[in-house]
Amino acid sequence: MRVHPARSGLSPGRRKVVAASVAVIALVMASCTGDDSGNGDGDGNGSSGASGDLADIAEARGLTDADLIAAAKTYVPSGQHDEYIMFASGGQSGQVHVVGVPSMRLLRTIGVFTPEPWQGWGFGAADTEAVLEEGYAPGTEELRWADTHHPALSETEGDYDGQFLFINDKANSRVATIDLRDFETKQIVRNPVAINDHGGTFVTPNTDWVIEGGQYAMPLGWEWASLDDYETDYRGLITFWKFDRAAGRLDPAQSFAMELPPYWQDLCDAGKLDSEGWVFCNSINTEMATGMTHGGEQFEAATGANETDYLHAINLVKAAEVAAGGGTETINGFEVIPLQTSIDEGLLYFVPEPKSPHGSDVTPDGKYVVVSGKLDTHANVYSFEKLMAAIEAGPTEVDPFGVPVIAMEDAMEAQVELGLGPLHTQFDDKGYAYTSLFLDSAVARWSLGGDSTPEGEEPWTLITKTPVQYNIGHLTAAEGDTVSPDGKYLVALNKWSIDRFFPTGPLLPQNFQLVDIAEGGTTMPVLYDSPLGVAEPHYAQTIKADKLAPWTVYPLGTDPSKMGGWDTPTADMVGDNATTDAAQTGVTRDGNTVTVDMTVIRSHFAPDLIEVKQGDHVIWHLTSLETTQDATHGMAVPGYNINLSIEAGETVTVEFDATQSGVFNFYCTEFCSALHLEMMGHFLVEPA
Ligand code: K7E
Ligand code: CUA
Repeated sequence: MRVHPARSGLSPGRRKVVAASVAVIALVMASCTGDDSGNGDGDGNGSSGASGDLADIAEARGLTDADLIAAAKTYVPSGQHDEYIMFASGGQSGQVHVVGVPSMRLLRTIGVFTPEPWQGWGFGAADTEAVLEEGYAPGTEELRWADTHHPALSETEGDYDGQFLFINDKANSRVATIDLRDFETKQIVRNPVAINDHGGTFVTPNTDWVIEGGQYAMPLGWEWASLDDYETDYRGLITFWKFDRAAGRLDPAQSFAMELPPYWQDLCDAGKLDSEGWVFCNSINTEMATGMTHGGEQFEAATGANETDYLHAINLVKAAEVAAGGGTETINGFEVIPLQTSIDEGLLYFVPEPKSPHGSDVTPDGKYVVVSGKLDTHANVYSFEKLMAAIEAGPTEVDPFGVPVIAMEDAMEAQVELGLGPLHTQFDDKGYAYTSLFLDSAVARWSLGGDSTPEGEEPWTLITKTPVQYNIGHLTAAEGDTVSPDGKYLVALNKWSIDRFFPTGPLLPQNFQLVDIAEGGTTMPVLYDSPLGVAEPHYAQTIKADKLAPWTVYPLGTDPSKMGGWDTPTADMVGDNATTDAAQTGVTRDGNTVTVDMTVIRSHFAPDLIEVKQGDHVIWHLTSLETTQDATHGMAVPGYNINLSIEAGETVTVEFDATQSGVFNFYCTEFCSALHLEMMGHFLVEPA
């Protein structure tokens, strides 16, 4: 593990460097703001006015030349927005984090699989409860956490389109759909065949399919089988969820899975351009180890025994045809292509890949697949063209399950020696690839070959490495897994932070490190450390901010669960029980059911008194009449575990039984106006 060199005090020599960089910053600031008046004297002597102050500050704080430049590159002045938005997995928090780049400011944490009180996600609001309940699994009374790994932005022609975001739950094999108009989760689907997943989510270039790759082998359909029957009864799986963009939802009825050998399928990526229509997943444990208590070695040793595992190449276009043509078996109501069918129809091919790989990443031109073995030191580059030619020529070998195996040398284009523990790869606009090195704690920059070699570089060559702290997992470059990466910024998502921050007890924050990749060659400095005190952010994707078009208020009366696809007319999104007219407000009783039609606007609830009898069933509709950006109200009912967020224009319903008698002062939880504290009402439950 590399330790950052200790910073030395400011020497007279370095003082000159600081003065020079002050001039650099003055220039940077003038060019950023377009303000060229009175921004220091610009002569580089740093001896007068604001420039002198900056030099003094730098000296007093012990900031180096590089520090000042890094600060100027990452500082986003008050009131200005970030150029990029990063969507990061929230790990076992079950959420998604939205972070501005380059400032690295956390903008929002989206409640996905896990309740989130600020957004009223999972505390009574009917639309949020319905989404969370969709994802409940058998044997789990309430499944309200997840192990999120890989967020995937929706794409059009291989480029992020800014409409939707998907993310998987490794722990319970689920996939969520988030709408980027309101940054809210619209859907959670649970895989009824697999019990866990990992290699998802990834989308095909037009988001026709959302890929949910597998992980640990299991009997399909949540069945029981003895580990003695591992090779016959345990299976791997990959699932393709059909995305219905017009509906804005995954469609389980049009989705299907493929049975795979009981290897541990890991990360996948969709082919693009030349390789569009194919999907590539790496695997580990082709040894089919079942653990030391089962007469073997520990998994960590047993799964590394083979020199190679199998890259899975899947012909998705053909598989979808086979599935649509009835070539499936139904398991728990879900269509699954049997392994033998995949073999017979030519849907699945294996290529050996060095030792227990982790990443599988398709280059921007779609011509190559980069696979890195964590126990191997290379980025292994497979050529799609060679792979197709080898398939055409007819593989001569099969794996123990009869899956055709292409010889590694027939598909391999290059092996680039990078260092220890290579995992994941991203790309930039110049023809460089960036691979995380877990054991080296570094980001490696290397050159692509083919038509993509960067100017002045040799193809398939390691160019430089930048140390990061510590033990990097994934990395995300700006649009770095699309057909047109932007370069500029890369964020290292580090697993350990050790001494980088104030120790918050034995449990330490994660560390996002911003890396400057704007210049090519050997220049690749770390600009900023950004701690994140919320679970392990496995993967993130970074999109140009101007590709996003979020709503700033909801069209009046919108029920977020009725938003559908992006072409849905706003009239169709109005909640069935939205109270958009003050004249409709009131409390009505029908037998034991009490319905409340309430409007919410600064600074009152109307009506503000609700009287019911203990045991009544309460259906409470709240509609915000606000049309002003950020005029959010909350609504908390103590004693009833109810907490809502009612954003401008939104309608929310909460339904419950008034089991507890008493006087409950419900109130607004957002400081919405000068008279916010007065924004309250009484919920009186008369004892039965
Ligand atoms: Cu942590 Cu992609 Cu789940 Cu690698 S994953 S590090
Ligand atoms: Cu509404 Cu405070």
